Amino acid sequence: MYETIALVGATGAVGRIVLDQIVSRKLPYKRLKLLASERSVGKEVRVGDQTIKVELLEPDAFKNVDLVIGSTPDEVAAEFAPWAVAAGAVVVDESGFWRMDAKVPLVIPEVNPDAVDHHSGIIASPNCSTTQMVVALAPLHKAARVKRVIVSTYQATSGAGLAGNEELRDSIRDSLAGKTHPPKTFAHPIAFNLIPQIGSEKQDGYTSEEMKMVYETRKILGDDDIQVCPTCVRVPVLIGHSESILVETERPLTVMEATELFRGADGVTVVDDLAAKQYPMPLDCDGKDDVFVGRIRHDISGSGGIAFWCVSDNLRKGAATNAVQIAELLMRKAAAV
Ligand code: 11C
Repeated sequence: MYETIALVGATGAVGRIVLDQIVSRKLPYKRLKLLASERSVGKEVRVGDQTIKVELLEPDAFKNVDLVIGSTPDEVAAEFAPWAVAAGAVVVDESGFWRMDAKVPLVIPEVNPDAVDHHSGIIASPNCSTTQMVVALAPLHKAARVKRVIVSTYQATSGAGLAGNEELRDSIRDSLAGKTHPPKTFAHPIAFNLIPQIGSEKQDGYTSEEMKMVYETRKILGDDDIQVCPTCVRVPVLIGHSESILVETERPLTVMEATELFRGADGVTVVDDLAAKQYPMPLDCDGKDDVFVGRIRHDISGSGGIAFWCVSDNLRKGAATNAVQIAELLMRKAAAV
């Protein structure tokens, strides 16, 4: 049973939402510990009607902890996850560090829930841009087998954490005042601009963020033949990643069939009425847990594929919500034994 939960990284942009979700989804835990680096130790954090003091993230902190949700940078996850596993806990990790480890399932509960049964102590939650795309692709893959995906992303500044949003606000304010705002979190000014690089240069001219979309998609859908060509772009939006997706399937789908598959999928909401100017937009998806799909149409360039637009709150389904759903799934399975 998972009675004592620990959250590592409670004070970050995603950690705060994990806490909200733990409360609003009524996760059936008995004790909750908040762990963080020296800098945050002693801070008091409100969780529902409780106030919890942040404790130091160290190997001994995981004694008697059953389940850990980690919302930290890669290097922190690389260090703390083995401590937690050695203490007997199961870790649900949101960082990128463990995702492609063969012993670590990469899980989206609506897509591959049974993967959680085969873990060695660590379960990874995918990258935000991958998660929303795969939630949308999964029903098409099940019905008609996805062969190839061309995706361009429009990713919010909150993907880079609280500092990303602060930089967007400050740089817009300074720009409007006619002042320059030297970028810190991003490589270039983000106000009134688009930056076609997220992450570092990785391979063949693609970035680390783009290669996550390639490899994570294959791992989650369990199909190494899926070809993905991503372009990831940072845009001056606070919350909500958007994606323009063209998908080719082995058995060609009609627009009507694809729309019905989206409508029937868990976690997907279709908003698609171009004549009425109805389609998903980041401002409408902020604070919501679903993946929103619209602009569903056939590829007029002749691939036989389906083109669509996909938006989701990157801090929720892209991170906090997915991790809390994995924790819920583990708890449900443990209670059923
Ligand atoms: C971004 N997708 O928008 C990134 C943030 O692997 O979990 C999340 C990075 C990750 O900048």
